[in-house]
Amino acid sequence: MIAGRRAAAVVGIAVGALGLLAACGGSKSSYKPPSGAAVATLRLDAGNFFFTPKNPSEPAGIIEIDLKNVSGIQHTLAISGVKGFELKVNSKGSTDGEKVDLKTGTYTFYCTIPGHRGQGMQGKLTVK
Ligand SMILES: [Cu+2]
Repeated sequence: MIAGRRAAAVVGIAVGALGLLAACGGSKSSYKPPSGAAVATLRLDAGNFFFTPKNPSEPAGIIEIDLKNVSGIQHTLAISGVKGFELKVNSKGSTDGEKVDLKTGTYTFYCTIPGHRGQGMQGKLTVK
């Protein structure tokens, strides 16, 4: 005779998956672009050692910034005050683009390759 078993004392229910702190490390960039549509596109050329246009103006909101390399060496574009934003164009003709949400104000953008900013790879973006 088999007595009815009691599934009593189911104590250790593994409810709390402790420490499930999904460590999102290892992502390539800390920058999270805005998800909305861009209100304008800013196209910039990166050369030795300049950006064209140097002093662009754009409306406030989400702006798509497209960078094109018109020289033979690597250039980047970062924006002061916009953490993690960086475009990178490695060789002549290569392009990179990303969206950024900017409020009214003036923003300095520059190339992060050592020495380039000092040689002129810096510009001012006016957002209004
Ligand atoms: Cu550069």
